Amino acid sequence: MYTLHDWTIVDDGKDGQAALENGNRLLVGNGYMAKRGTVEEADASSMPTIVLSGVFDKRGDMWREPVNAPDPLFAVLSMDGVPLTLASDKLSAHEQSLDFRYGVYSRKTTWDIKGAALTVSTERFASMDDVHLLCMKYTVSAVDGRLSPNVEIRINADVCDLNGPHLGNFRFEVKGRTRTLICETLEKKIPVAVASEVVESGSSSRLIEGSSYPLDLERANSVELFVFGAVWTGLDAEDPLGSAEKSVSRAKTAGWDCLLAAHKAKWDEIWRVGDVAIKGDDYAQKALHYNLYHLHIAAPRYKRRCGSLSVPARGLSGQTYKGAIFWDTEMFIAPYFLATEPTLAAQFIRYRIETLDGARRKAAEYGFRGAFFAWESQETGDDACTDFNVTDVFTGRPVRTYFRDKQIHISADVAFAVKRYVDATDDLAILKEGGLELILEVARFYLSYIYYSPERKRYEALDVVGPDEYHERVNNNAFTNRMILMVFETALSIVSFFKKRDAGFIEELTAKLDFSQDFSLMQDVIPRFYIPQPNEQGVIEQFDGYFRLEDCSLDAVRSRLKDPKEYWGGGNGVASPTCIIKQADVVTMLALFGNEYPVSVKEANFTFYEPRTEHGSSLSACMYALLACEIGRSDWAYPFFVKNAEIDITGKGKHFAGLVYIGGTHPAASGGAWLTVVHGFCGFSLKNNEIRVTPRLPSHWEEVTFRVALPDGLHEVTVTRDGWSEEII
Ligand code: IFM
Repeated sequence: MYTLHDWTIVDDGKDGQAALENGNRLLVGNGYMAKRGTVEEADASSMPTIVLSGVFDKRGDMWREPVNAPDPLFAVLSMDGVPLTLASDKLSAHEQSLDFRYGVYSRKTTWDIKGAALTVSTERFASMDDVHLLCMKYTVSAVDGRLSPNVEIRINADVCDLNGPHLGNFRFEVKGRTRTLICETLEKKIPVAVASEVVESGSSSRLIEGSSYPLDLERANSVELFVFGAVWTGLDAEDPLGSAEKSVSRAKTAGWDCLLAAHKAKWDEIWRVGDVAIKGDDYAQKALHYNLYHLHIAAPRYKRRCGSLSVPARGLSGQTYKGAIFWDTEMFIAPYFLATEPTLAAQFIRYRIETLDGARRKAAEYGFRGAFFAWESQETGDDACTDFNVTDVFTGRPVRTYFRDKQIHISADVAFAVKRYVDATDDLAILKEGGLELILEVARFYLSYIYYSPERKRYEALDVVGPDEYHERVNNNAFTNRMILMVFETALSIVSFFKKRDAGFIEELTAKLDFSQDFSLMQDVIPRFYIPQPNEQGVIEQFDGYFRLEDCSLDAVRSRLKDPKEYWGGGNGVASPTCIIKQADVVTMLALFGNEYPVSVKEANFTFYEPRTEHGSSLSACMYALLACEIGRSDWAYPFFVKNAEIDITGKGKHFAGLVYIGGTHPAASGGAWLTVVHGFCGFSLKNNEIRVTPRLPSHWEEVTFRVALPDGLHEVTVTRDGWSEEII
C-alpha cells in the first residue's frame, strides 16, 4: 500500500503483487533514461527496466519499441549462496519510497537470518546534472549477529523487453576497476555502452574488484558501497564506450555526495521555474507536485547529436505504446513547458519539423498529399502504429483498429501546437525554421482528404476516428472538423502576416512546396467547410448519426462485458453500437475553442456527454475539468482534477487494451493536472507574452502561485478566489 506525503511517496511493501505499479510509481529519470522503481535484484516478472529516450529497435515482425539498457545498478545480496529476495521466506520488513522533489528512490529491506536482522538500504538517482549517470548507494547492515553475506553487483545484460530482445553482440570487459559492456541494437546496429564501478565508502583507494563481494559484517556494523553507472549510445557519441568509461571515471572522482548535490541543484532550478503552490488543499498540492515530477523526468532536456526528442505517451516508464509520441505531447504536455520552459516546447515542435518527411511518406502511402503525422511517432516520423493494435481477449487474434489510418486529427494537433507556441511567445523564428512549412503541408493533407458534397453544398471530412476511439470510421467528427478548419485558417493568416513582413520568405516557400493552387483551394474551402452545430438543446452531435446510436448507460454497457480486459471499441466492442464514448471528444473541442461558444452550449454538452463517457483514456478527465471551469463550475471540475492527478499515484489506470499491456505512467494526465490548475482554476492564458488570468478557484482553495517564463524574466503569478497579481522574480 502506498502513502503520499509532502514530496515523498512510500510503499509499505505489504502488497507483494504491486511490483508493476511500483515500477511506475517510484520511477526515477532525467529525460535521457529512466529506471523503474523496482528493487535492485528484481527479476523479469517485475519489469526492472532502464528505458532510453529516442532509441528504438524492431525485432522480426514484432512491434518496434524503445530499447532498454543493460542495468549497471543490478545487485543481489545472498547468504550461504542463497539469494535474498522479496520472495524469500526470511523476509521480515520491506519499504520503498520515492523522493519526488529530487528524484531519489530508496528501499530498506530486512531479512531474518539465523536470529539476526540483515538489512539492505539503497538510494539511487538518474542524475539530472549528467544525464548519462545512474548512481546508487548500497548499504548492508546486520544487527544482533555476525554474518558474512555476499553481494554481487554487475551490469545486468539480461534485459527484459515486451517485444524484444533488442540487443546483441555483447562484449564485456573489465578495465582496471571499471566494468564495461558494449552491445548493439539488432535493427540499426546502434551501439549501446554501459560502464560501472563500485567504490566502498571511506576510501576511494579500496575499490572492489570482481563482481562478487564478500561482506564481513561485525555486530551492528554496516558496509556502504557506491555504484556509479553510465549509459551512452551511438546516437550520443562517436565512441559511446569511451564516453561511458569517462563518465564513470569522473563520477568516481566526484563521489556520491558531490554528484547528489549537483543532481539536487538541477532539481532546485527546475522547481524554481516550474513549481506551483496551492494553498488550502494539501492533497492537491502533493498530487500536483508528483505529476510535475513525472513531466520533468520524461522531458528531454539534453541535446542529442542527431535529432530533437519529444515526450512519449508513457514517458520513459516502459515500452508500452511503443515508446511513441502521440498527440498527448502537443495537446496535454506541451502547455506546461510552453509556460515554464518554452525552449522545451519549441523542441517538441522541432521534433515534428524534423519528422515531417515521415509524415509526408505516410500521406503518400494512403494516396494523399501533404503531411499525415504518425499516430504513434518514433524517431523518423514513420508510423509505429499497426493496423491491428489490440489483441482480442477471446480469440487471441489481432483486432483491426483504425487509429493509424483514420485518426487524422493528429496532423491538426501538431499544427495547433505550432500555432499555440507562436501565439504565446511571438517567436516567429520557429515558423521560418520549418514551422510554417509543417502547417502548410498539414493543410495540404486535409485539402486532399476532404470531400465536397454537391448535395449538401459543403466540404466534409468522412471516414475518420475522433478522440473517442470506440467509434471508428465515422463522418464529420465535430472535433476533427473544427481542427481541420483551424489549420486552414492558421495557414492563411500566417501567410498573409508574412506577406507583409517578409514576402520573400513566402514566395520561396510557396515555390518550394508548389503551393499556390492550394492557397486558392483553401480560400474556397474555408467558408464552406462543415462544422457540426448545436441542436435545439445546445448539444453538438459528435459525428453524423451519433444521436441514432443506442442510448444506454455506462453501467449497462459495462455489464455486457464478458471479460474485464475486453476491448470496448472496434467491430465487436460493447461500446461501438452505443452512445458510450471512450474519452472527451466534443468536450475537447469546446475546451479548445471555448471563445466560440456560449456558456449554455458548453453546459449542455458537458451534461449530455459526461454520463456517456467511460473516461477510458487518461486524456479525458482534463478536458472535462477545463470545460467545467469555463462554465464557471470549478466544483464540477475538481473531481476530474483529482482523477487526473491521481492516476500514477493510485496506479489504477487501465493496464490492458484487449490483451495488449498498456500500463505505465501518464504524462498527458500529468500535463492535464497542471492545465486544470493553471488554465482551468486560475483561468490563465498567454497571448503575445502577455499573461491573462480569470480566477475560478475551487471554493476550498485559498491561493495558487505559479511561474511563467517570459523574455523579460520569470513572472510569478498569484491567484486568489477574487483577484490576481504578478511580479518578476
Ligand atoms: O493518445 C491517446 C489516445 O487518445 C487514447 N489512447 C491512448 C493514447 C496514448 O495516450
